[in-house]
Parts: sequence; C-alpha cells; structure tokens
Amino acid sequence: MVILTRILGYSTKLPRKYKRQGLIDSLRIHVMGGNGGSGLPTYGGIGGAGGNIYVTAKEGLTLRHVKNKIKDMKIKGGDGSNSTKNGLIGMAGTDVNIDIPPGITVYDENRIKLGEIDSENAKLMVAKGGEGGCERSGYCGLKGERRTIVLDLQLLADVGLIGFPNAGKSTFLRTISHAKPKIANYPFTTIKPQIGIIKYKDYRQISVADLPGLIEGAHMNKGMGHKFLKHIERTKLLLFIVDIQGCQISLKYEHRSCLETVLLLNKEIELYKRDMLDKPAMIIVNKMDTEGANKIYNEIKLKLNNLSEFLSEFDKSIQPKKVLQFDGIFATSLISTNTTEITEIKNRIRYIIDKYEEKRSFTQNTDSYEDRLYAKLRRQEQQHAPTLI
Ligand SMILES: Nc1nc2c(ncn2[C@@H]2O[C@H](COP(=O)(O)OP(=O)(O)OP(=O)(O)O)[C@@H](O)[C@H]2O)c(=O)[nH]1
Ligand SMILES: [Mg+2]
Repeated sequence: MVILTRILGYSTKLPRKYKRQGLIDSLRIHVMGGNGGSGLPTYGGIGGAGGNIYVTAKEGLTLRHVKNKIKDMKIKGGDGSNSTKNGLIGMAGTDVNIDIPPGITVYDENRIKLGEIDSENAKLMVAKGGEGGCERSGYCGLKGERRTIVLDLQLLADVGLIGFPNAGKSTFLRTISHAKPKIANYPFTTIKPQIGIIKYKDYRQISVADLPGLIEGAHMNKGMGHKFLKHIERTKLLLFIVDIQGCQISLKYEHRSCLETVLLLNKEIELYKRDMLDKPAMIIVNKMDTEGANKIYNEIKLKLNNLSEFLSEFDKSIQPKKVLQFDGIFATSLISTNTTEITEIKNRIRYIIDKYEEKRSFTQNTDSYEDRLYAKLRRQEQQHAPTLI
C-alpha cells in the first residue's frame, strides 16, 4: 500500500487534524456590485441600477460554511436592465446577500474598517451597484463598485484567558465549564481558540475563550500571538493565568519568574493594543500545589497587588508603560478542583462583568448629543460608502 501510494505520487502522511479541520477566522471575498443598465437617449429612458452586495449576520454559521458556499470567492450583483421603448425605466439588478456568522469585522483590501456585524440580522452593504444610465451619465450605465472584502472573525466571549503556554488556561476552562479542551504538559497544547460557558445556578451564563499561549514578542507576530490576540479585543474581562513557578517556553528563552511573566503579558498586550489594558483584569496564580509555591507567593503577593510601585525592580526591557491593576487576585491549584475556590473565582468573574456592563451602559446613556454625533461622523468617515443598516 505504501509503495503504491508512493508510486502514484501521494504522500502517505495526512495533514494534522487541526490543519484539515481548523477554525477559519479570516476570509477574503471579491465582491462586485451589478452594472447599471443603459438609458435610452431618444426617449430620456433610464437604465436599471445594478444590484448591491450585502453581508448579513446569521447565528449558527461559521466562516467555513461561507467558504464552502461561495464559488471562487467571488460574488456579483445582478446587472440592471437597459431602458427600452417598451420599458423606459430599466429593471434594477438583483441584490445579493451573503450570510455570515455574527462577530465579524469587515475590512476592505486596505484594511479600512467597513463595519462590525455582531448581532443576528445586522446587515452591511459591501458593494454598491452601478447607477443606471441617464442624461447625467450620457445614458451609459455605471459600473458597480468592486472590492475585496476581508471577513475577520473575533470570538464574542465575555472573558478572554491570557497566559504563557502551560500555565493552566485549558485546565481552568475544563474546571468551570463543560468544554473539553486538550490539556497536556507541554507548551502550545491549545492551537485554536475554544469557548466554554460558565453556568450559574440562576441560569446566568458567561462565556470564556481559551486561547493558545502567548510568548514574548507575540505583538510582533511571534508564535501564534497576533492571530489570536484579536479574539480578546472585544471581551469584557481579561483573565490572566500564570504559573507560580514562572515559565520557560524552551531552551531558546530564558526562565521568567511568576512576576516577570505577569509583566511580560502586560507588555505584550500593551504593544498589541494599549486600549485593551483599560478593560477590567483578574489574575489566577496557578499551581499552588507545587514545591515552594506558598513561599514564592508570600514574597510576591504585595507586589502583585501593586505592580506599578515595584516596577523599577525589574529589567527595563520587560517594563510596561501602563501597568495592570487587578480587580481580583486568586492563588490556587486548578487541578485540585477545590470547589469553594472555584465558586469564589466564578462569582468574582460575574461581579466584575456586571460592574463593567453597568459602567458601560451608564456612560453610553450620559454621552451628550454632540459626543454621539461626533462619534457617528467619525464612524462614517471610516466607513466610506457602505453603511450599516
Ligand atoms: N501541578 C499542577 N499542574 C497543573 C495545574 N493546572 C494545570 N496543570 C498542568 O499543567 C499542564 C498545562 O496545563 P494546560 O491547561 O494544558 O495549560 P495551557 O495554559 O492551556 O497551555 P497551552 O494550551 O499550551 O497554552 C498540564 O499538564 C496540567 O495538568 C495545577 O494547579 N498544578
Ligand atoms: Mg491550552
């Protein structure tokens, strides 16, 4: 069999499962609005407008569904029909709609944001059909708008887990939800994001995204960093998980102590997008069952509570400019599944998220009319022609 496959030129080695089945979190589609029909100069007839292209959010879809559905990744709107003696006003071309999953940011080829599609049925025009020919255009129908759009999926979870590889992020997700992420004693066990749901007794649910571990230089696209940092951009709470013993990813990297890993994670996020540090943050110092853990924790406890005060003790290269202030600090052993501690952590998560939502809705409601108008104008400036419907 092996010989036969070699003779036929096939590789006997199948791609790894995740490569075949992996999550698609970005997709490019070429969209073309339909062309306008031509007008009829003799009778002043107007050609039909070309059809527009829209994207609409539909729950339950993935970008893989979208990819499988669109041939050659090209979509064209219907052309408007020409004006004739029997029909002076040409028929408009048909609009085309692409159903996409919610949680997508749509960009054009120059990375200009066209809009965010977050909730079910949110709709965005991504290519406008050309105008039908009329007197103004010399009765020639105009070409439809053409562009390549990028659909960029950002997971819509409430909480994003951040940590170096092997810190125990997936162990945490398993402990607090029914998700079954892979857990193993080597770095980069998690290679694609996974979401778990914390269910509270009163049926409240909070979603948590487990992401691949970050490494130093993630903001420069080292490791899988950049690709996955975008998934925590829209979370409401950053939950850091660090190993009390610190971390050494490989022999290529130096060993970092627990506090150094906290500062490095802080710095990576700052370098990626500084605004993200304005979100509430919480930290779990994990693996407290390991040797000497209590002693280390007693030494760092005070500093962890007040990182900015002790910043000068660390090497300049790992000092962030904006230092995290944690809204909750827990030292625990996630494998011991101590239910009281886990319940405390879950309650704290809920408390912080509720406070965050409260604050956000308060500031939204108290924004002055001018502020809202200014924000709207700024959004429109970014969006160019397409408009969120
Ligand atoms: N001793 C000890 N080991 C733990 C604890 N929590 C997790 N581990 C172990 O640490 C290893 C890594 O755990 P994971 O949950 O896979 O870590 P991760 O942060 O998801 O790692 P990546 O997916 O590689 O980024 C596994 O062998 C876990 O069993 C803990 O509290 N104590
Ligand atoms: Mg993991």
